[in-house]
Amino acid sequence: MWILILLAALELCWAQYSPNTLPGRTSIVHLFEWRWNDIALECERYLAPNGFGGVQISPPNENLVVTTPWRPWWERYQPISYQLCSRSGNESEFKDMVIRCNNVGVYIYVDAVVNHMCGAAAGSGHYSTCGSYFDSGKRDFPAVPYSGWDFNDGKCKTTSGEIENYNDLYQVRDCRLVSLLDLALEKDYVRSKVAEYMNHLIDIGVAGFRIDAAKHMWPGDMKAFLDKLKNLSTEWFAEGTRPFIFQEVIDLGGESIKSNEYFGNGRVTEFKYGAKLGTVIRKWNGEKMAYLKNWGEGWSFMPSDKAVVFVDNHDNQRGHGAGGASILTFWDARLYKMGVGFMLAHPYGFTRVMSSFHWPRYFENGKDINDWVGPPSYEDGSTKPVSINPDTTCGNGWICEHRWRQIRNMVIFRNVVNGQPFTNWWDNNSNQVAFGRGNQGFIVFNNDDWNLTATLQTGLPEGIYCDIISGQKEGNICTGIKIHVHGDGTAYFNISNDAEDPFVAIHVSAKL
Ligand code: QV4
Ligand code: CA
Repeated sequence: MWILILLAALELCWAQYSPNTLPGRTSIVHLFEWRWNDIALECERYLAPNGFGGVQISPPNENLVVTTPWRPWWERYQPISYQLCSRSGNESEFKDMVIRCNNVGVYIYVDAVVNHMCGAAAGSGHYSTCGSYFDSGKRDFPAVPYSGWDFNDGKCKTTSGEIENYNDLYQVRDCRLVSLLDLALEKDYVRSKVAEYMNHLIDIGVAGFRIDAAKHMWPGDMKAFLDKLKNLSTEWFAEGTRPFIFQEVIDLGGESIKSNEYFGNGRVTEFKYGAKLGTVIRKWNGEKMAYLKNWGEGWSFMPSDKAVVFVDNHDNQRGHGAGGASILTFWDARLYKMGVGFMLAHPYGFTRVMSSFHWPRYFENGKDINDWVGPPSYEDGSTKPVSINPDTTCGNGWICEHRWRQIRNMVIFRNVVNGQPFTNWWDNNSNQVAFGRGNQGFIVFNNDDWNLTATLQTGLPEGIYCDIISGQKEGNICTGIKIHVHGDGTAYFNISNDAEDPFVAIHVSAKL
């Protein structure tokens, strides 16, 4: 019995569910469309010193070059080969990034696009990021190589060859997602090519993978290529460490494919999380923050130890994928900071912070007609570097939410309270709520239209604490609001509904 429990615990610690981040580093950040050179610099100058555990990067492999519209971000989801060259950089820049980030304990998680290649109508030629030849009509990708035998054209049963009905799981897995040529992952040859690509990345030193479009692959086919993966490089990771796997499955309920079919392979993205949290913080559909008391499995989310959670992602921040209008993004900065603050304070799931670029959002009939616009770039289509302003924010069109004081400080909060239980919940039966994490941290939100004044049990040791939302502890001074926790653990909070950020967070590392 005890042996079994021990084995189960070891499995959880070491298998594909563990993010492999350094102890005490509990979040990763998605540096969407960043160049490898900029990520290397960011690991060294910002992410490591601020306790970020890793970076999800955009797909590093060769992709179709799309010019109508002009270099959309989504061209990177149309693979041409598994060579490492893209708008983010070439293979030597990629290796340099992995080595430099690993050396400061910030690990790299690759977005692996392996369900499909480019769109059926992409054409033929060398319009690809390394210049490799392809012919989508002939299903010819000589740089892998893949040919007609390696696609699901014969297996898909719809007349269009496209996924037409998401309630038919055969279509969803064997037909084309928005015309993307669907790989025959039942074939050992295809599985081997995918595994070869991923093993090349493991050899370079990456720590894991986001598996794109996992819903569109059979869990058993995925298991077959995942079983071919090597353990992580012993240059940085303990002997026998498995790559972290998290699978992009959008399950909001109501479709035939469920997240839990994928638990055997690794973690899964919990899309209900951002959709529901956005609804609550926007106070839509009669939702209020008081209902967050049983947030997590209590909201019919997947088990916490299987979930990767986020407030928004690169798709749903611009109306792609799932979640709809409730999703909070940097466009609604005040609510967004509350949402990210709540996520990072709450123990549920493994957390991913989004870091975006600006685009000229423009709604026509409720749809953003500029949802395709790619990263900040020069006339020739090359991606602009991330510049850093004197006040530590980013320039050149990069938003860098992960550098916003409130978000960065909450990433640190999560590290400080790691492993502590969810405690001392309080609410006013409306949109004022508070909770603690054992005796390490406490957070209070006021999302009502009136002031919050309350004396609350924080669970923290007596002392003067510095609020890490309005400011932070710098040396022995606090640049923000000070909170006095009394000997009995209680503290008085006063949060105006007009405050720039109507929430307060304190933790033991920001005690004066
Ligand atoms: C269009 C039509 C097709 C038509 C075709 C003809 O939609 O019906 O047959 O033209 O040429 C782009 C275009 C899309 C175009 C397609 C093929 O937007 O209009 O088809 O290319 O040329 C991203 C974008 C997609 C983009 C795709 C490939 O979001 O718009 O398609 O990249 O460039 C579901 C899935 C989920 C998915 C989510 C968006 O279950 O897995 O939709 N999310 C992931 C990624 C996402 C990516 C893909 C999957 C595909 O997070 O970024 O799609 O790799 O919910
Ligand atoms: Ca498929």
